[in-house]
Amino acid sequence: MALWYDEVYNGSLRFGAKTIRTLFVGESPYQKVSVFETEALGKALMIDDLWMCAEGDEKTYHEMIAHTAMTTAKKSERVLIIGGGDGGTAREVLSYAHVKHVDMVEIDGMVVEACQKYLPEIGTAWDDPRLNVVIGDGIAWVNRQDLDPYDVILVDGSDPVGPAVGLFNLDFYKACNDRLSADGILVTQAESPRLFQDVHVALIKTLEEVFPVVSPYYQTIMIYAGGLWAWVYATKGTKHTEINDALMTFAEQRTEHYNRDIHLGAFATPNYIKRLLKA
Ligand code: SPD
Repeated sequence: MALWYDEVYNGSLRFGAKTIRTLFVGESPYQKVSVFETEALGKALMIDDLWMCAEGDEKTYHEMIAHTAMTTAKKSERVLIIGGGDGGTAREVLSYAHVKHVDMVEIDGMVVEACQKYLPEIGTAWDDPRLNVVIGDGIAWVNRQDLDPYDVILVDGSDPVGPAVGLFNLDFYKACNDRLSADGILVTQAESPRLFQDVHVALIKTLEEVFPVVSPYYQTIMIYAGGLWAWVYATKGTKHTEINDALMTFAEQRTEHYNRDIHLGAFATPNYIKRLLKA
């Protein structure tokens, strides 16, 4: 009999996949970690029964979180990834030869171990010598005063339950701002603009208290609740339209989903969000 696994929204909507087999289920000190092989989308990761990524559409998610910053940053030699335990975001960042160092700070070692073992097709850069994987608290990391500045910070956390709650608050983003270089860019995943509208709008408004340029952007991720997903691009001045042509050309040669038109179009904000942002 087929086993379906669902992310259940508010007891009233289900976002599910039919699975062929269960590859891993574990309880870490932080959360439940599960890896399944699904019939339609290949292998997939759930944390606390919420979908994190699936082979069938992870490239869209990871390309969208990484390349909007990487193609517009004046400099992107030092990159910090908070979360990102499946390795997909690090893979995209490290595709650029000019990147010198990436710190990836993931709170849950079980996520990294399970993904290295069962989802090696997603995290293809684990052995890159430029990647420093730290199993630790990203909030504590950005509050360190002894770090060289980062040119790009990517917050690839999970949904705001459990250990990821602190990745949605003002103090965290103030600390990120302090860790960024003068032209630094921060991108964070920003939930569903429909189903987690309060969280999404509150996150934008929180970032507006810290950064002069704050621009939400959107793209469809099949496995995520509501389909349409959001990220926020926040900078000390750089605008998302300031695309470096050489970097975009480089990115477009290897990306599956992301390109210049998608980059520019993704920043169109739905009216229902525009109205809430003005309120
Ligand atoms: N429910 C989806 C939340 C997405 C957060 N990040 C996913 C991790 C993929 N690297």
